[in-house]
Amino acid sequence: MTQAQEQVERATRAMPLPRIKDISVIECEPAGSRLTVVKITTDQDGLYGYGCATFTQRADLVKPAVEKYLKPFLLGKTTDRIEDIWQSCYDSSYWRNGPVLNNALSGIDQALWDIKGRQAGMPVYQLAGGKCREAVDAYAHADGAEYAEVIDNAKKFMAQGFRNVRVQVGVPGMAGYGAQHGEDHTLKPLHNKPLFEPAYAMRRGLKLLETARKELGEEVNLLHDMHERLTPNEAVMFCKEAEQYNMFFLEDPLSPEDLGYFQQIRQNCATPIAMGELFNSPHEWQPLIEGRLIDYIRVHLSEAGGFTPSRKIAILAEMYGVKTAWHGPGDVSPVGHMANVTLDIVSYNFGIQEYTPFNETTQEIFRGCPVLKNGYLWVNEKPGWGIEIDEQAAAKYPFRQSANGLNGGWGEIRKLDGTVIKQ
Ligand code: GCO
Ligand code: MG
Repeated sequence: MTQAQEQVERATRAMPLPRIKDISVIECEPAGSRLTVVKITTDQDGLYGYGCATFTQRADLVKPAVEKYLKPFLLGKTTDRIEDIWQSCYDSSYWRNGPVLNNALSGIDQALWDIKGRQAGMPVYQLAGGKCREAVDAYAHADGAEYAEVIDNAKKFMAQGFRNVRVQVGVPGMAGYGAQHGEDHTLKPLHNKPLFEPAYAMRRGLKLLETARKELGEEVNLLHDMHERLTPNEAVMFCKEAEQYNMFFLEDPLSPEDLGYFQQIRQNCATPIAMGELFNSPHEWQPLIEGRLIDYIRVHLSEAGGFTPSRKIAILAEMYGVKTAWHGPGDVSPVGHMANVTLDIVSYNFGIQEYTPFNETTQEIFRGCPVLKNGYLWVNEKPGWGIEIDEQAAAKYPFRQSANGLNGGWGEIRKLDGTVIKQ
């Protein structure tokens, strides 16, 4: 053994392994979404970590999943074996891959990465191999009830330096993903719930893409979220029609229940397709990636079980020429956003990052959020995720009573005849 090797050996032996002393759950609602973050405290002074476990529609269920099941399983274990802990937690419920359990597991997983980074004195991106780009190209959301409003908003984002803009328009009288649109008394639904008719939305959506391409020019990258609301055949038609507008991607044309239709989209057009924010099982992303049926994998990191499994998805996708576009809406905590940006910056096959601004309250609670400059997101250079949480500030913004009385859950949306439709 050389002298240098001996030194490393001695240093490693001397370094006591941190053990998990406590696991707690921080909940807050600083900006309209119920955010859940897991904190792992170790037996070493000042060594702890945070992980995003946000599942806003069933937020109250994640905390007990962590406290009643993962905490007793993990107390006293060393923090250094992230893969081993991930696999053993995953397996310990026997039935797995649900959103509550995967989010709970993500909270643990990301907190362990944070701890490892803090131990090493390095940001997590260094532990994952280091940067392969300087910053992360992001897209902003331009919404509006009418076309002109969407275009105005898109222009504002472009003026701020965004090269990529997602456009969503409302449908008169209907509930819409991205943009609501008042009343239309000619519609006469057979119920008094929020209304949605796929065919109307399809016509509005295509008109919007045509208008956006005409008004915003050839250079800007246009994106659009279909939010799994059309019928499979309408989705095929939509993607085919949209080909002429040269989209950056169309997102979620189909629901996870209709994955079998992706083949038809592929056979009919070359419109780039992004999919995956609702996925929580390898059975969902694996065939789409291996079949080269999508262009962007769009998993919500915590829904898939955290940083560890998502990194594997990125690597699998790279082998098949599929790029990443991790889900980055308001119902991801800043810790989760930092995990997104970390994966973006280390993955060769990074595609694009969805951007959501952090309001002042969010930044008061979460110190060290990713920073946006000129349409690019920048990773934090501090150890771990580089984020500190002010728990006292978080306590000032507890989960609020939601207007629909559903505790964060979504209500129903129905067609004219009263049939329930996907959100
Ligand atoms: C997106 C998404 C979200 C989801 C939301 C659900 O692409 O950003 O579709 O806005 O609707 O995360 O809670
Ligand atoms: Mg979406």
